[in-house]
Amino acid sequence: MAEYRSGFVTLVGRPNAGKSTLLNKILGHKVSIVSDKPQTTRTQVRGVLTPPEVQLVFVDTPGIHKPRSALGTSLNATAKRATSEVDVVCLVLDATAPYGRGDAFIAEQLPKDSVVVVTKADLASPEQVLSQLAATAELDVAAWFPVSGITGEGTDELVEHLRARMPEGPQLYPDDMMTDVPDAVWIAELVREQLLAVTYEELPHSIATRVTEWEWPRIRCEIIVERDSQKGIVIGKKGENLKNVGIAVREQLPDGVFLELFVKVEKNWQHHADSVERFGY
Ligand SMILES: Nc1nc2c(ncn2[C@@H]2O[C@H](COP(=O)(O)OP(=O)(O)O)[C@@H](O)[C@H]2O)c(=O)[nH]1
Ligand SMILES: [Mg+2]
Repeated sequence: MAEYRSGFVTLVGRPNAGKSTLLNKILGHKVSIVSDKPQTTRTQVRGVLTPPEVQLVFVDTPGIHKPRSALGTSLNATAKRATSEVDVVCLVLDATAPYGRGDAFIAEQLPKDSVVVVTKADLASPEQVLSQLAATAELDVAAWFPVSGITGEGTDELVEHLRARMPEGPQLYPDDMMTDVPDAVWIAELVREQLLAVTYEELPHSIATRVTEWEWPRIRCEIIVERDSQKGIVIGKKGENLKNVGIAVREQLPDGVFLELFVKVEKNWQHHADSVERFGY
């Protein structure tokens, strides 16, 4: 009988490249929140794929970028930590955004035998995909894959390659476990995802969410913003925004969950390392 194999695959890339979308598609299950705002993913999210005889543990990271706050510095550290001691690193590139200095900065730090994944192939022209492949042709990597995290094209080939590269090792998570994100953190993330969808400009970075009470099926989630004016925006006219956020989150939870949302101001929290740590980022 073949030996069981297992290992870690880390997804790195610029913010907004499509890492979380790709991970959700590969798993066939949403484990990481997605938005069109950069720096949505704040913690390391592990997603587990367990086909027969092998287990792949994917690590989704915050995008690597130039930090402007304590929050930014912490996100970079999280992303960099995730590339050490893994079996394969995937550099995720957005096919619709030209290869730039941000990508080169990350590419320089890639371990040997990494994989280049050019995503959003469904949006891009073949020329755009080719130009990303050409831009990375000089890198000392093992393979290149054009994929889409929306349609799933190319993802089977990618997963097949990653499977084959997993070393012998034990099963690390139970068969039915798809993520290591605790339920309370996941609900806070779903709330933050909905808020990101309805807020603009500087507000996305100013929002933190955390579950403060859990008495199933009653859950209380706090939304922390940095200024009084932001509190008003989050709540919306006659509480409209907050109500819609609650509805959209409850749709993704089991029936009967009672979700209470509260908004609180903590001045400039993203610039204070202790608050960033307290919120778990
Ligand atoms: N059309 C298309 N959009 C994508 C694809 N992957 C990601 N996106 C969009 O790009 C944005 C950023 O995606 P996200 O996964 O959050 O990027 P991350 O910051 O790298 O995790 C979101 O609006 C996604 O819906 C893709 O393959 N095709
Ligand atoms: Mg992400």
